Amino acid sequence: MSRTALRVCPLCEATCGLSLTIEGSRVTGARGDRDDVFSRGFICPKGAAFGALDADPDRLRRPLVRRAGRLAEATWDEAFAAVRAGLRAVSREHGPQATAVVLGNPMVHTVAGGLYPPLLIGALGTRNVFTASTLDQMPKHVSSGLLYGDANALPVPDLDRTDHLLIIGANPVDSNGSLCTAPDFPGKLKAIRRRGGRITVLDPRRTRTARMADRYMAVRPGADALLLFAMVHVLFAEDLVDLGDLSGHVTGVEDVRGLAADFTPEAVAEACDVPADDIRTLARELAAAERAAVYGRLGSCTVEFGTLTSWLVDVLTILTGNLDRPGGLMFPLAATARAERPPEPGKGFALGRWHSRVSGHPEVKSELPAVALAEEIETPGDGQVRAVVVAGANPVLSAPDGDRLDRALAGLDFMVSVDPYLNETSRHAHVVLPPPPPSQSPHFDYAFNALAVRNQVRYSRPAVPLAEGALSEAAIFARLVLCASDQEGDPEAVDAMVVDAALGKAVADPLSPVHGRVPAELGARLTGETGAERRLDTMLRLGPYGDGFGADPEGLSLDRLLAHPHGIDLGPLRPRIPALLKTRSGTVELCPEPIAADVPRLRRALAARTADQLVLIGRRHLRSNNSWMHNVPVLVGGSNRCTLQVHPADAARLGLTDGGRARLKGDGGELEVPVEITDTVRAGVVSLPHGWGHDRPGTRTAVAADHAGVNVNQLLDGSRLDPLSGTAVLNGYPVQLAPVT
Ligand SMILES: Nc1nc2c(c(=O)[nH]1)N[C@H]1C(S)=C(S)[C@@H](COP(=O)(O)OP(=O)(O)OC[C@H]3O[C@@H](n4cnc5c(=O)[nH]c(N)nc54)[C@H](O)[C@@H]3O)O[C@H]1N2
Ligand SMILES: Nc1nc2c(c(=O)[nH]1)N[C@H]1C(S)=C(S)[C@@H](COP(=O)(O)OP(=O)(O)OC[C@H]3O[C@@H](n4cnc5c(=O)[nH]c(N)nc54)[C@H](O)[C@@H]3O)O[C@H]1N2
Ligand code: SF4
Ligand SMILES: [Mo]
Repeated sequence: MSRTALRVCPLCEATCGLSLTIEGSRVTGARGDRDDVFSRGFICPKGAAFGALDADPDRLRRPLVRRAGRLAEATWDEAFAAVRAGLRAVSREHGPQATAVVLGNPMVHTVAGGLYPPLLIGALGTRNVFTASTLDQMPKHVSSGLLYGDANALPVPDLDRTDHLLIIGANPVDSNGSLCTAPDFPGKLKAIRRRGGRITVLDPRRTRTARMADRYMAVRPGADALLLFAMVHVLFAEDLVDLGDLSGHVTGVEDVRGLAADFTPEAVAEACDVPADDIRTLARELAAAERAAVYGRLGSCTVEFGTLTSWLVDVLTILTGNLDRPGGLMFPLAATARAERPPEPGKGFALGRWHSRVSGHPEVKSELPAVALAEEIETPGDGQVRAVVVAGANPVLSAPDGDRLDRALAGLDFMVSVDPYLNETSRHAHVVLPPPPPSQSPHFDYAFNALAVRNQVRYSRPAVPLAEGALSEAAIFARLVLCASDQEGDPEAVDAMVVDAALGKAVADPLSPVHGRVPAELGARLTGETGAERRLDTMLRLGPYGDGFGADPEGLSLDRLLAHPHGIDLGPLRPRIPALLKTRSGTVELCPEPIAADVPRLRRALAARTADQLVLIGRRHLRSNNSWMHNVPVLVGGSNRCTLQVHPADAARLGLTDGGRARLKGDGGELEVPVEITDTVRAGVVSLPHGWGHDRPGTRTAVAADHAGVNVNQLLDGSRLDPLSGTAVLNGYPVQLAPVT
């Protein structure tokens, strides 16, 4: 007997609704849910492989504890006792800063990741927090923090209503979109063209996205800040600046004019390898479009000038009157966000409130750069990191200089990993705590609803009951929080404490619909079955669409959401400025001081440029996802391979042959790689995907080991970063290439 269950896909940012076929406790099929209010039946090959991924025989089903040097299965009680003892020993002897927290990409995809990391970090009392954000989108947070006063206010392209989309360093046809949650991104691109809109792509690689565009320009990696600055220059020079409805809410426009003055199209054309006239055309088209959105993603962030580039994306949008209006860039309003309040000046956004111990990197959003983790572990002295809590991260493959990190992790006094796999990173742990597979986990998009191109809300309870002996990821985290604070007690008390605090705050807030009510009375109305569900219910009810605990009987609550298994549509994105602004001035501060102070670095780079330097970029494949989906046979092989793409002209110049081998060298090391000659990468650029290199001993991922590939991040030494955001340079990295003889 089979049955079906609905479940939002946790595997990428598109958040498609899936309809799972389940036999017994096994997922035997996955289709797109045609009735899903947001994804309308879209699915990709990763979602279709949900069952295979879920049932991967290499998934850990019991905790592992290291005894006499070897990891062996243990009970949960034994595992948490070991965690408690390990963390306690380090903190007693060396203080709270001696424990670091490392959070990876899946933490923004799981319920537990959305709820517990701040509690864990708080319980540990550490400032040594490292996440995938500084290998990814941190420049965008810095830009938003400075422009809008809220680092989490990230505007997204209003894909369903735009007529002009300028894409910079994103390949949503393969990635399915990022910082822009949109199931069926390819379909939405087609729809733009079908309704007469235009798409322009700037990318050193002619990606599948580029092939869908009206205009494609093979910009030189790392040169976008120059190109976008020149576009800003043209807008001012040709009197094309028009803030539209935003004019009254923006300050600093004339300062930006000043900054852009010397970035003429002629001055930057050679560095970008884009003719000056084409840069003018890009600016004019953007200004002329009825409704235009500029969208920058990984290739605009993980570069030397990531924050400048991210800021320029919004500056161009603002100067052409396209921020916060339909068809432009807009701010989603998630169901669990804080309810909107009348506009008022905020506290602004501060960078560098503290610094990393060894290299003095400034803190950003209470994080330190991922590239600094290894040195914080290796360098002796007060505050040296001796214990690490890793959750959903595989930095040995995803962060620069994996070999160094590999050695550093091996020398820790204590390490615990919350991870379903024994892989390149978790193999160093003293305790591995495996969360259950996705079918046994609930799903709610705390992160991605705030980045979605349409306001909507969906919740899935576990499709399959927890297997015997398994612990939900929420329960794992709640127990970790207790261990970290060295407290005994009921893990559910962790959630109850959060709910009580939220209710207490709400009843004291004159602007809240529950102002003046009694917290215990509100708490008694919560209906969730678990602590995590009661927290969700609390947020939904107090949120912008909430029922205010009865104040608005039509409003949202967990019960109401459960009654709508295909989700609830909350409508198209709506303008949110000025209420959203949290800058001190209460305006969009277009020319923040830290940004202006970074512009001379860009000028110096332009002057010092060496055009013939070969540079490395990454790439993503539709059937892959960072480092952890190479263990599913249907997802590896075919075109999903770890090859070095080289342009025919470079191959000829260097004497490389298709299918031959080459030696690729960077600051951090060298690799021998298989060569794939293709004119889809531009000359002077080579492309190697990340997340490979599954050939280390002590892992338990048999399929991945058979498709090992090489770790591109071994070419990086971690010294190159965007200084404002601490984000690693992963694209536009200088390398040398030679044939293997
Ligand atoms: N050269 C280069 N390097 C890159 C990039 C690049 O483009 N080029 N991209 C960067 C980017 S954007 C990112 S986000 C990072 C990603 O890098 P990481 O954040 O390290 O993410 P993954 O490599 O996906 O590793 C995820 C880990 O989470 C585990 N996991 C899977 N599901 C779950 C779950 O439900 N719960 C828990 N607790 N764990 C789970 C997996 O087994 C795996 O160990 O890589 C970065 N590194
Ligand atoms: N299939 C699949 N989907 C994924 C992932 C995955 O690994 N596989 N990872 C997920 C994650 S963690 C993320 S963050 C997102 C990323 O989502 P995207 O940003 O859409 O993904 P990328 O393929 O890294 O796209 C970056 C593009 O920037 C280009 N580029 C590189 N350097 C430059 C440059 O200097 N200038 C310009 N203009 N372009 C440049 C690259 O050629 C590439 O096409 O994808 C998510 N979705
Ligand atoms: S596009 Fe992303 S969310 Fe949708 S099915 Fe594929 S992996 Fe899942
Ligand atoms: Mo990412």
